[in-house]
Amino acid sequence: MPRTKNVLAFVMAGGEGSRLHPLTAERCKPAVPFNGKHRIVDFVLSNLVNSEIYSIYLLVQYKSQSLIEHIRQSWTMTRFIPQHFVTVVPPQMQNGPEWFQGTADAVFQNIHLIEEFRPDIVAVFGADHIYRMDVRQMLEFHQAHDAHVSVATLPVRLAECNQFGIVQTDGGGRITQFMEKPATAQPMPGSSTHALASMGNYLFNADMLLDALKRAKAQGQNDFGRDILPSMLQSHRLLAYDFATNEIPGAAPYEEHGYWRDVGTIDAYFQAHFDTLGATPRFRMTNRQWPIYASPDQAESAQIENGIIHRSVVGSGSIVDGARLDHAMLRRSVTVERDAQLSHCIIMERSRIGQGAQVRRAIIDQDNDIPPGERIGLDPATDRQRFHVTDSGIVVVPRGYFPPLQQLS
Ligand code: ADQ
Repeated sequence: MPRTKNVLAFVMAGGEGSRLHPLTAERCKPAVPFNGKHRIVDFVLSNLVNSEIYSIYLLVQYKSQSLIEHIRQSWTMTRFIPQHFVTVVPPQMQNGPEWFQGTADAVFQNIHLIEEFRPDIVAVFGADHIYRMDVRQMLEFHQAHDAHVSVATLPVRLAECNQFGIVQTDGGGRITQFMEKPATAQPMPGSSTHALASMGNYLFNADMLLDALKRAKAQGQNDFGRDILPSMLQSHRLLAYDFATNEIPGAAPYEEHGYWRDVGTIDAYFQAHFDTLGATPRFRMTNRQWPIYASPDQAESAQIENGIIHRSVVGSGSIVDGARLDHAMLRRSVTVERDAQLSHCIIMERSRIGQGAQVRRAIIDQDNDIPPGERIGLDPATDRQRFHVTDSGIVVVPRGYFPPLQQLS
């Protein structure tokens, strides 16, 4: 296995997540809740820590308060190994009165952290994806192939090329072209339907990254995908790391090999939740050999009086009494009252579903007290008047839309 002790990681957690609105109205995308007790950022942090990379700076920017709070509560590194850290770095404005201008600028503004740490390798990873990845295997690839930069890659449908950095490689896996979000792209060799995309996870030899960042800054360039990677193609060995070769310890045979989801839209975010359900899910939340860590939970156990419950998650502190749940994802301290019906929905912290209410294909954000008999997700025309509804019909009720009933009187 490669040496991981001299790897410094930057997790890019400043994304605004505008396509996840209104879930990102008050929190940044990496802080958006996922599944019963996680937040999206927990996936990349767990992957790094499980890969024995313990020195992690988390670069935040947009609406970072709940992310900072989550990191403080859940990612105190003494939980893992004493002398290491996950440290939140807010914009320092080292170079003028501006926030980070882009991903590369965010790292550039913290260049002193690299110079002080003196790592051999800097890992720059996105914070917005649901996946497991053994980063040691990518490091091994990087070192075995004398790469200067390695870019984790996987195939995406041609129609989705405009959402990704698209790479072309020569026969040996060396990247010959990198186009950030092109309108169209050539299919990858051996396929007529897919192109090779960057996952937004990079390993850089540290000295080369420092040079490239300084050069880019001098030219007013700010972004890894748009500027830094294309500018290094001629002068450096950029290799595509094939994510399909990554083997996860403890993966179940029925799980989708190479599962990775960019949960950047409400539809993708919604669907990824249901990928985790069932006896043979595409993506299993539980894997003792590769845990995805979540906040240490102080809430009481869930309590179910009775009801009909099919393929659902009931978070701690939740109470279900005589309701019908089908593909329902209840986070912490949710109350579902008698005769309520929930089908394909995500109910976030401290929300209550009143007696006889019906909720279908919907996301109910935190602190909503859905009145008795309320109907959400059953009548698209009414829903569109009140809520955000995606083209595929998923309804999102923003945080606190239905204030707690006792406050109404
Ligand atoms: P995007 O995710 O669209 O594409 P971007 O918005 O730059 O690119 O976000 C990259 C990561 O950096 C995200 O995790 C985001 O949260 C974070 N981020 C964005 N701006 C930041 C800032 N100013 N400070 C700190 N963090 C910031 C990227 C790559 C593509 C690749 C896709 C894969 O640019 O090439 O294909 O990820 O999803």
